[in-house]
Amino acid sequence: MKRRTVLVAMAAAPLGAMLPLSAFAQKPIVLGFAQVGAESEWRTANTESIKSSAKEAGIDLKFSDAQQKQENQIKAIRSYIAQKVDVIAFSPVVETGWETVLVEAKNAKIPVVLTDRAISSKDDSLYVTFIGSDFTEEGRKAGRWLVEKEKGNPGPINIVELQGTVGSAPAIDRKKGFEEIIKSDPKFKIIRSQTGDFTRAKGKEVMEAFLKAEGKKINVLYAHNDDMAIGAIQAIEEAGMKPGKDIIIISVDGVKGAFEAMMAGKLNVSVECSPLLGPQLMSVVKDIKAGKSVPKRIVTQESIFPMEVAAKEFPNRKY
Ligand code: GYE
Repeated sequence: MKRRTVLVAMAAAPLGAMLPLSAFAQKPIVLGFAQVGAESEWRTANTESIKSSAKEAGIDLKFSDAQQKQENQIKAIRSYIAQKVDVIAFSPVVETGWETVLVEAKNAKIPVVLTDRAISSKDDSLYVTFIGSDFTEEGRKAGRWLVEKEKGNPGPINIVELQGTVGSAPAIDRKKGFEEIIKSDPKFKIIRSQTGDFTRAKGKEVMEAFLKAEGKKINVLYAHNDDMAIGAIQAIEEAGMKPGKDIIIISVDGVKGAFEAMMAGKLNVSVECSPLLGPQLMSVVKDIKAGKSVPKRIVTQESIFPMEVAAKEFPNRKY
């Protein structure tokens, strides 16, 4: 009889009375992030945003840099699967070739979030959501700016294009959006188009080749990111021409380096692409772990900055 009473009392006691305190300190969520690389000012700001917001959100971040190589990203994702992280996020360097590793993550029941760049796959069950910009719209913004700028100019207007990394979502879509707009007027002609891999060094090198081949025929440079435009500016100056005047320059990202170039009159316009995706990513990761549903697509809000507003906007820029 006595024994029975004791048992009842124990069952009625709050759970906490029987468990060590440490069982209540919640384990932090572990997030494995496979970054593209460190190819541009944009990427540096993106990495910094992810690291600082993980810290702020109390998320345990495992971070790797793939040096712009898909095979390195795949290796990193596999190692996150092996470590049984809670969530995997990555910015796919190119659009294709992800099915195998993403099926492995799915089989391991590890949710995957795409940030910044998309993949092209028919199976959208391979990832929970994609957080990032609308690159096609960025290309259209660049095109609309040029159409407006050259209104009344009968042309021809010869354009050279510095593409981003071959096969990457931003390179494919920024090209597509831009062409969609300029094709409405045959005076616009893309006379050369080549990849500069999103880096300053390559941007400069390819622009040198463009200048050698086409010289003064070039009226406009459309660069898929600011870093390549900044590299190209150097090449144009070294060729004795004035960037921003002899050659109109349009680029994408809106990083500080681009604002400096605009304030110096050497870059005409930069279409904004925000790298500050960290806070959104962390909140999505928490929602996924809490079993909440998240939208399949989260689009970043962005603007466009012509050189005329650069000095006024510069102090507000965060990257
Ligand atoms: O525009 C470029 C970077 O994927 C949006 O990658 C990103 C692009 C960005 O290297 O500067």
